[in-house]
Amino acid sequence: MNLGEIGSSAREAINSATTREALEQIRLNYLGRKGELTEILRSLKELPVEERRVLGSEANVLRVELENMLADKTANFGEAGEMVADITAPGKKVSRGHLHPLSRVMADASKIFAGMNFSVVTGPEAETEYYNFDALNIPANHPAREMWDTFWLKSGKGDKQKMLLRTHTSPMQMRFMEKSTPPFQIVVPGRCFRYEATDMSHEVNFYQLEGLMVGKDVNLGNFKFIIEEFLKKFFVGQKIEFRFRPSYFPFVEPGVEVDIKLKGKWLEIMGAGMVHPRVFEYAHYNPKDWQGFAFGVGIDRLAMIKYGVPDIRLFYSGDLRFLKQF
Ligand code: FA5
Repeated sequence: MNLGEIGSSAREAINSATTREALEQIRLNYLGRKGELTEILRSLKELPVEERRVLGSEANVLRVELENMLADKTANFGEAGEMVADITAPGKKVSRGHLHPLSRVMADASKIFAGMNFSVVTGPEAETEYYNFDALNIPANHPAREMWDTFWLKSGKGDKQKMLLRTHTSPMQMRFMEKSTPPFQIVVPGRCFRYEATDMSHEVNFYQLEGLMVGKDVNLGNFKFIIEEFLKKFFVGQKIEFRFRPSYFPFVEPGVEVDIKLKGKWLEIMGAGMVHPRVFEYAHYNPKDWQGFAFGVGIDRLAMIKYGVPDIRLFYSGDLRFLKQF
């Protein structure tokens, strides 16, 4: 056999070997004292210098290759000869990760409203005092400002106004109205910030989805219908109990809040109401011509109820043992 033939027959033998003993026999056949490759290496000294150099280096390359193949494959068998690594087994599954539960709830909620003809728009997280408060009928020094504990930002050079991290998604109501002519219906998913103590249902950083529908004769009945439809679709397959109750926000009249029962306790999920005439005036809409409802629903709270998560802070813990469950 020449070197090429020795190489291919040795490789084939190694590949088809199924026991440790068979591999040892192959090693003896090719690399042992009387092995085929050993014979060739031994006969080199009888060759002319030039041939010896070429054949010698090829033979040594093959020797190293076969030694490595044998060592690799032998490692697949334990002492007793049993297979310790099944080389025919399917590969390890690569885990691909998935969306964070809050991202998923935000996307799902937006999709449900899009299915009811709402446009999805977004706005800035760093806001002006005007859009976050004044244009929503919450003037400076008004006690209602205390409803939203605020992270104020240091004023930059070009800032004409005080800047803050938006405390709710409601500033997008005015931003959108200024640029649009009704009728329209929008939702605004986004991140909000409040300078307040955290507890099981409050975070410093959380998410809301704002809704605004303006038309000639939009009424509170329309709001109730849309929200009931949304809750039915969002909690499909889940039995949930919810209630509407009167509330107060300076930018709506009347104002309502919606609660859902979570483990026997009512959890507030949204504030809402009919857009206040003063807000329409800020937008240069005639309040005699237009009516609308607005709402702001807590994404985190929806996620807590949907997945039975008892503490909002778990969403922000970055703990993979928690996140992998979704
Ligand atoms: C508002 O933020 C109003 N902008 C809602 C609104 C919109 C009223 C349009 C009328 C018309 P409120 O502060 O209640 O309201 O917050 C609304 C929802 O956001 C709460 O029901 C809750 O689900 C969620 N939320 C508020 N603060 C936090 C917090 N710190 N952590 C988690 N979720 C919160």
